[in-house]
Amino acid sequence: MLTIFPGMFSAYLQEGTLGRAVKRGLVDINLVDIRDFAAGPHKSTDDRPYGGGDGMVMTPEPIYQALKSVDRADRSLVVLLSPQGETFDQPIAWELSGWDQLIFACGRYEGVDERIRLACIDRELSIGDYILSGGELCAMVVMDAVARLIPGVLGGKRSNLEDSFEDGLLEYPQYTRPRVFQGKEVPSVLLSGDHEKIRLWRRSEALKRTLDRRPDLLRKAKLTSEDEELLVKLRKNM
Ligand code: 4HQ
Repeated sequence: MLTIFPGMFSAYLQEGTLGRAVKRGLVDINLVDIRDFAAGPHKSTDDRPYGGGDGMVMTPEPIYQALKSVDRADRSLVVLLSPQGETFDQPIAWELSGWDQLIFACGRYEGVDERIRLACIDRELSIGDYILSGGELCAMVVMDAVARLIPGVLGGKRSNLEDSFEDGLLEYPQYTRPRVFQGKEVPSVLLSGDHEKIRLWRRSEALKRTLDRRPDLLRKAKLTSEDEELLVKLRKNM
């Protein structure tokens, strides 16, 4: 992580799934403070934009030197987070998980000098159409999604193939105890013990949710002939 705020990553990397993965040595995350590579008494990492206008631009030399300081693996990719990048999604997460080393450049201010983008960046990614205050949170989003795909990170209990989006569909509704909460009962099929019936119900609910909320996802989804039959029934009920 190339950043002027390495502290932003520390807390996240100590907790939960990613914290455990780091402790077990399944992922190795190296925080590089761009400011350590800034020159002058003020250690400045930004400057005024040529041509004028509001805001500041991340100055190229400190990022360039920070990147040069990284011990590069043979198969290593430099990723820049910016709203101008291609939109990050689960298939991109799988692609990134195939690299031995990902180097995330986190921009602040109005963004990085264009020559850094041209000379150093292999892939520019956006996490969505909104503006955050810096690339750090965006890099953490990508880092988390990719780390979950590394064998062993999820501990084998849950496979990521069961996750939402791995087959391109939204997830079915989940229930746990109590059986009645605020007057609402758990669907009786889930208490039936009939595993085939439960599997079909869940698949149908996943398809229904996707049809209702994200019909755009159905075009790219991996659907079986059983799914197609369930969809025909669901569309009749709409
Ligand atoms: N920023 N997806 C501005 C983002 C962003 C996004 C990162 C804010 C870069 C300079 N990055 N900095 N959305 O909003 O990736």
